[in-house]
Amino acid sequence: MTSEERKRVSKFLSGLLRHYPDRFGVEVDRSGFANLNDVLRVLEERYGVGEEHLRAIVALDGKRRFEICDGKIRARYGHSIDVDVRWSEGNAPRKLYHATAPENIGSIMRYGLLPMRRREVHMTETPEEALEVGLRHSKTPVLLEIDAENMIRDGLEIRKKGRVFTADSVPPRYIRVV
Ligand code: HQG
Repeated sequence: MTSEERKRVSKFLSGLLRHYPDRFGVEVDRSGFANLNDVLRVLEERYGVGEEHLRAIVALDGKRRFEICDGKIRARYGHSIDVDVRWSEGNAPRKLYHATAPENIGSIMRYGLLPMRRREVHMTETPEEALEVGLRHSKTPVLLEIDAENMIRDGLEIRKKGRVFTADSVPPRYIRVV
């Protein structure tokens, strides 16, 4: 399997587990987990991808998007469907980053970072990773530095999911344009 093919399947899998499991008759539980066999049935049919390939896709994913556990699989982050996102794999560093399109800045500095169509706001540990995400929204993304240290001190929760950090929202006072 080439890296291009892996990427195609990974994108589909993200959509399936984050946004439209119903469309493919896949059931997702409260924690976001689906039966591995249900997902394999869909992947076999669409892409001829079997369990070994799926495990390779999950293992080689640089952002650690998926988690396989006890015959089940879930997306770690990015959901729009109603799952319980309140779990974490570790602590946040003092600063986090997010990048967005210039036209969003006014609204973000007024209302804060909001999850918009997803369950959570997504942030990264490095400016570089954030800018890569920002490039999906604009050719000239604006980098925001998030004061994670003070968010946590003030009782706001930040969760670690793979290489991504998430929050319910980020009020403007913790956001700085850099
Ligand atoms: C913006 C990818 C106006 C926000 C990435 C962003 C990430 C506001 C957009 C993950 C706003 C939402 C998520 C406000 C937020 N006013 N605009 N108040 N608050 N926004 O795609 O973080 O590759 O839902 O800045 O790497 O870009 O798929 O969020 O531009 O980790 O695994 O609203 O998806 O991961 O866009 O991306 P998104 P995101 P994968």
